[in-house]
Amino acid sequence: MSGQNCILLGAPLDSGKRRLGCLMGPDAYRTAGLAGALTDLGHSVTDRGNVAPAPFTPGQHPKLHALEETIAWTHSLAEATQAALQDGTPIIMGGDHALASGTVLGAMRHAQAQERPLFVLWLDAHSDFHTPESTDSGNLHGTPLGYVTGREGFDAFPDLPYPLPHDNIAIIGLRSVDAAERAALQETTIQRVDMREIDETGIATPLNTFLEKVAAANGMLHVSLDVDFLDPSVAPAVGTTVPGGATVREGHLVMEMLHDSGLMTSLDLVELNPFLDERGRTAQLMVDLAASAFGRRVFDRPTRAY
Ligand code: HAR
Ligand code: MN
Ligand code: MN
Ligand code: MN
Repeated sequence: MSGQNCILLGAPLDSGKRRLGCLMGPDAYRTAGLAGALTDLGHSVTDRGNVAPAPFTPGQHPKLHALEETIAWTHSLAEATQAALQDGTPIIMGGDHALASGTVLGAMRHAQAQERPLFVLWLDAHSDFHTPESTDSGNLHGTPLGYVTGREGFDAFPDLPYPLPHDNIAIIGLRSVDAAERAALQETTIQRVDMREIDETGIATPLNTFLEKVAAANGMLHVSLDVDFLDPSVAPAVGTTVPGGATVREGHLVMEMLHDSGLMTSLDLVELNPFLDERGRTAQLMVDLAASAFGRRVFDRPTRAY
């Protein structure tokens, strides 16, 4: 595949939960050399700098944390993502996972204008399928998949052009799902891949199932990579660590398969909290994973020569 137009968008959104630090994410990715890694792979790279939230007035809510700020980010990130999709492949440098309400909305609008279906691959320990009513924590980073699929309770958020069909979503890496999310998810056809399934079949099998569906539909594919998809022993810089996560190689294999598929049209890198990192190792791993998704490999396949 020839070089792509990679468009870096900084999204220093830190409003999706109470523990601060994700606002430093975009600069950690810059420091870890994301642009250079992509340039080395033959892509052209433009860093459009950081997006800012639309103007907002903070309010008080008994349960939800920073609702108005998160909605303001949803507006601005949807516009920035849609605009970037017109020019190339956006890579959104988060920021916590609440940013995906905006980036997926922007991708939905773009796909609709292209008359193509949008698919979403969610790589995460968590399902992020809460509604503002069902969340116990009040943290809106646990709600973006609830929002984009058109669940109830998101009236103050931007209107969706259409609810993202459950059939167009896969969540891989699951190992922390709240009871309310679990009950709601089980009513859907969202492809739910927990760590046990990965242990039993390998991560390539369920990913192939999903990618074949995307390809058959000539879909666009938004990928949302949460740091906590990975095991905390290799990716400690995240506020919501859950043991038993993906290995470094499982992460790379997903990214390598995404590159080989040629299907990925936008990518979120979310939940990196550089304040919790160890000498930048998590930021570096995320950059290396992104590089795999854009074609870094040891050898071109087929690799076997006997
Ligand atoms: N389900 C929990 C909650 O709603 C934790 C959500 C954590 N989300 C993220 N992104 N860290 O996946 O609070
Ligand atoms: Mn998440
Ligand atoms: Mn998570
Ligand atoms: Mn919860």
